[in-house]
Amino acid sequence: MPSEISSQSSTPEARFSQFKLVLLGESAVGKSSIVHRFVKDSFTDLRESTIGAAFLTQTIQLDPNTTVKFEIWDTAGQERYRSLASMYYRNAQAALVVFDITQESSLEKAKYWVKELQKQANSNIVITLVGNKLDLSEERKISEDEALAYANELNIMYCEVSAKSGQNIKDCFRDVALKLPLDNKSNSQNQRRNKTVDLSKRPNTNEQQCAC
Ligand SMILES: Nc1nc2c(ncn2[C@@H]2O[C@H](COP(=O)(O)OP(=O)(O)O)[C@@H](O)[C@H]2O)c(=O)[nH]1
Ligand SMILES: [Mg+2]
Repeated sequence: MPSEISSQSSTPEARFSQFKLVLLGESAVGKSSIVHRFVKDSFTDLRESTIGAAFLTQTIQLDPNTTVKFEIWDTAGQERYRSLASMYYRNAQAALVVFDITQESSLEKAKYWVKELQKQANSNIVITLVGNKLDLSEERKISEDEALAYANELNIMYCEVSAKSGQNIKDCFRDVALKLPLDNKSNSQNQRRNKTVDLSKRPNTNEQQCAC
């Protein structure tokens, strides 16, 4: 975005980093709703199932000199797309593994994805377990203590959010950004170079569906 570029040139110390982030988890846990809340600050009860994966971007300002752009791949949770997920997490620097705090089975599925990421993804990938639907806390089946104990055991981060109310969504992405290697100059420079290439390849929208 031009605003990012101008802020870079006007402030010599400004830092701009770009990271690929993938969302994984069982179908209907709210992956797409989390992304839409983060990117568009909106929520719908009638969200259609994701086909293959969707791509969106969002930029956050960590402080006046530090900008982080997330390139977000929102994957489909259905079994038939499971084998495609590696295409999206292979080069990701961050992953949100989402479960629904009202559905016990969804934490089991999340554990499967965490193990898969720890075996197959980049060794330095920042993994965050995300318990969604915090607005339904009266129907809660998985306690915060249980999820947190699991996350601590595997040395990954844990956030509880509600895509519906927006509670904790921005803070969760911010916590991820703070764990990423923002000081790595070569990463920032490479990402800027890549950005030129990416822009010429992608249509000029901030959302795509990909069933490939
Ligand atoms: N109550 C509540 N419902 C949610 C929340 N997030 C998603 N949903 C609903 O859960 C369903 C599945 O959401 P979706 O984002 O499509 O899940 P995905 O398959 O994981 O991408 C939809 O009906 C959403 O409206 C939330 O935070 N609270
Ligand atoms: Mg979806």
